[in-house]
Amino acid sequence: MEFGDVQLTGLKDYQKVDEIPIQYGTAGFRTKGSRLKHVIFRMGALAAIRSACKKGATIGVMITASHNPEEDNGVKLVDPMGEMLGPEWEQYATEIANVPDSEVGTALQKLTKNLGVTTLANSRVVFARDTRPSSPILAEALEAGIKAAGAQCQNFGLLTTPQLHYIVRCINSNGEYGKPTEDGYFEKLTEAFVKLRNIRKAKKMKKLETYKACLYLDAANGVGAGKVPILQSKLGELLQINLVNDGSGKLNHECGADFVKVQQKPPTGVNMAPGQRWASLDGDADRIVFYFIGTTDKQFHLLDGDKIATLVAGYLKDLVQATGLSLNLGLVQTAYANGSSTRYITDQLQVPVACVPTGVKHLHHKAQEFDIGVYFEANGHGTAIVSDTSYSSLKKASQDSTVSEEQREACDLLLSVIDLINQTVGDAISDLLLVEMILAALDWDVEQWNQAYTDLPNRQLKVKVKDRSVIQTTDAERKASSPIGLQSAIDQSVAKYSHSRSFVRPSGTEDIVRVYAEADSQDAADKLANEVAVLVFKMAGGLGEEPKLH
Ligand code: 16G
Ligand code: MG
Repeated sequence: MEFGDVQLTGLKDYQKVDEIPIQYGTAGFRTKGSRLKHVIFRMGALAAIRSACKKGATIGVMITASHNPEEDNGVKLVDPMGEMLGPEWEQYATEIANVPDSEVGTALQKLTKNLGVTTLANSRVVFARDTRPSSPILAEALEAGIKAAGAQCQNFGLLTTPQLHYIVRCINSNGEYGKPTEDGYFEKLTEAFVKLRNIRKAKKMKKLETYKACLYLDAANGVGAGKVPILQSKLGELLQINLVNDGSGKLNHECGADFVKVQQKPPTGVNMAPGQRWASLDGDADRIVFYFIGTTDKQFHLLDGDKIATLVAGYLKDLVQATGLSLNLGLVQTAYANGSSTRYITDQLQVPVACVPTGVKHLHHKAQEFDIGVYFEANGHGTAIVSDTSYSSLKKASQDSTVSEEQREACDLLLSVIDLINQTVGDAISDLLLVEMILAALDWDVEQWNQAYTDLPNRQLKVKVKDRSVIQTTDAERKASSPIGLQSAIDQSVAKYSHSRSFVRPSGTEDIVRVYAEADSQDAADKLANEVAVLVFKMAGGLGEEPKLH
């Protein structure tokens, strides 16, 4: 079988195991690990073509299924600046993944021809994987695919997803973004953290009274667990991390950021004392949520992506003001953002907020419209990005002797904060350091952070339907445009409860429709979610039993 001018050697080892179609969704391909060998082999070749289309820039490939169960796996491609694969290529990925085994060579050949690619010999692909049992075999398949295409490749072994994104950007910026290694990653982040934390000492400010440099961290038994000791070794006493779900248990099983966020409870089996600051990573460490047990009410409180976003945006707003530069700061959320957070950002912080559809690529894209764009999904995935021109003006002002000393210091501080942030994608380790740095700078404990605003009680439900594509949405997923009549029925239900809101959308990662509802009491949010779930069930071809209120 010919592909370009190379043989697709090894294809026989990477044949389809079934004919069920598979789609490159919001987070790449994701399904049972046992179904993915041929897909990943083909993605190796596709990544080589993508690299050729980007003039030989290095493309990344990450093998992970994030917060999914251990038997699942997945693959996603990383573009040269560390961003998600360009949306127009998702279609190519889907086509190549689904062609019959006998047509893979021709399909790839046709694609290279259509894209005007003449050689793949200068293509470069780097890849990494998470800790799933199926990951090593899939990494072999990937390497075989890259090599079959005649491209060069480098295997980075076990990395978190954001580490791979970072490395891809470092390589393609010729080291300007940092050293393209795991060491380089930790060096950049921790040097910035240490510098920012030591400013207090240098300025002889009063000692920290409320903030305690001690964090309890649930690593979801994922790839992040193995990275924490490296991080800890560089932080010394500035932050003591007590690790649970350190990789000795089952991946994502009753633990991790997704479990904690969706269940709104601590990971199973952990022993939380009131007032302790806890956080959970997801399986590939691109999400983080914080939580604690109240010292007075003894209740569980979750500090999700919205609370992180407001903490970060509030801190950055003050810092930007102190620089004296006119940089516009904005925050990007999705429909899942708690209504209280949006109100707090608009009314209290007075930072502009935008709402976009679910999926990192939408948030990232929108955030690029600001000089400094902070984006977070409520589930804990997020980061901040800084435009090149803003970065240059900060650099310039930090060395400009005509600028006041305070303003220069603020510029310098903001530059260090930018170094602490992984701008390529949401990064749980970078976000962890950012949150800890801000809490220390404000001398806040977790309860003070939580007091910024009170979340409206909310509920998420799933509804199984025959074909979830019958649900279509508009207005950043906040309104259903199909089936006809569903939105007005939802509106009628919403009108029955105060401070309420509800929307439905087809999941991009599971074969279900998701329902979200919030209201001024948990009881009302539960009832509203159930009513809307029943509407979806009845109007969109529900399967199995009609949803019931529990
Ligand atoms: C993926 C997305 C995440 C989104 C989630 C929604 C990326 C890298 N990840 O995990 O941002 O929140 O899907 O899942 O884009 P859903 O469509 O099943 O609700
Ligand atoms: Mg993840």
